[in-house]
Amino acid sequence: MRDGSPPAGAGEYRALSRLISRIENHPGAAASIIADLWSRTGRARRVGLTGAPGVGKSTLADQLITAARDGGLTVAVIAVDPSSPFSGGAILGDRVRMVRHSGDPGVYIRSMAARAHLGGLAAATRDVAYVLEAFAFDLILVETVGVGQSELEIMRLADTVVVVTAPGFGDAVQTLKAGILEIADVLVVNKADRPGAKETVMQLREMRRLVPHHDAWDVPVVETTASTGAGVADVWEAIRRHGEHLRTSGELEARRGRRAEREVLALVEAALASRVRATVHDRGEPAELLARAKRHEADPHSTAKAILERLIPPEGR
Ligand SMILES: Nc1nc2c(ncn2[C@@H]2O[C@H](COP(=O)(O)OP(=O)(O)OP(=O)(O)O)[C@@H](O)[C@H]2O)c(=O)[nH]1
Ligand SMILES: [Mg+2]
Repeated sequence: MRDGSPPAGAGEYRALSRLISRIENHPGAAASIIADLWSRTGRARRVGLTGAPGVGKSTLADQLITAARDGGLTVAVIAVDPSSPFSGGAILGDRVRMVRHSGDPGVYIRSMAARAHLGGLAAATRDVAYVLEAFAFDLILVETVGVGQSELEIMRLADTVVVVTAPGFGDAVQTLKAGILEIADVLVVNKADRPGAKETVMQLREMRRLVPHHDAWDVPVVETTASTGAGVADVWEAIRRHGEHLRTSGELEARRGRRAEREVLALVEAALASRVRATVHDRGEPAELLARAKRHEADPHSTAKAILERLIPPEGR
């Protein structure tokens, strides 16, 4: 299955889509789904694509799909739109941009919108990525608009993060502010056919010197015109080289370890938070303490400390 042959027939794709829908729509469904297919995960290459709306992420994704298919790899794309509560314009755009691959059985494209998930979009994306790994895709591309915290979370699911920018889409400093530059493994200046591309490349090279990569990797800055395909081979090569760097430096294992740790802690924290909420709103001492705080009879800090001590005895912490 790792030789570029389609990972699934149409029937298996239907099963795959059903599993993903269950994860999106039923909180709690993911736990058993992921446990069941866990032994088949862990072999895919995960690449994230992020950047401001309209910089050309989907157009580039479309070109990368072609590059991957030419290299004999199967590809799954998750297009995540954290901004839209409904399947809105951006996701439609993503679909349209990659439509030429829709007849290829070695390519699977799935959109996820904010409304999809009750337990958080980042959590859903994380679980969907595992499902796609289990269905033996060689490459998983995750596209998301790079603006907020949840997008950073989503990008941390990737082994290699490609940050896409374009001339006229805000300067490099804005990119830095969003905290995105720190997680970039490959920087792409798309729309190189537009004026200002060279300046953007120079700005990014300068930023890259000021914000060194955390893991002794010289972040390449690549110019592309995704709409024609110019420069895409260089992006593909940069992704390949970064993959090699990850493997030889031990950073791949380190990244995956950190990812596993974050996932476990996030799940524990979420479960704990919902238990705490259920308990303090129920009855007994924690509920009484909360009621006192609501009546302005106790301050929030002492109340929180007291509730915590009732819920988790000090020696258990
Ligand atoms: N001139 C020029 N236009 C491009 C290039 N790449 C993409 N575009 C156009 O830019 C527009 C946005 O492209 P998308 O690929 O949808 O951008 P995106 O970043 O995925 O957008 P969102 O998913 O909405 O955030 C489309 O009209 C593309 O045809 C390029 O290299 N040059
Ligand atoms: Mg897009």
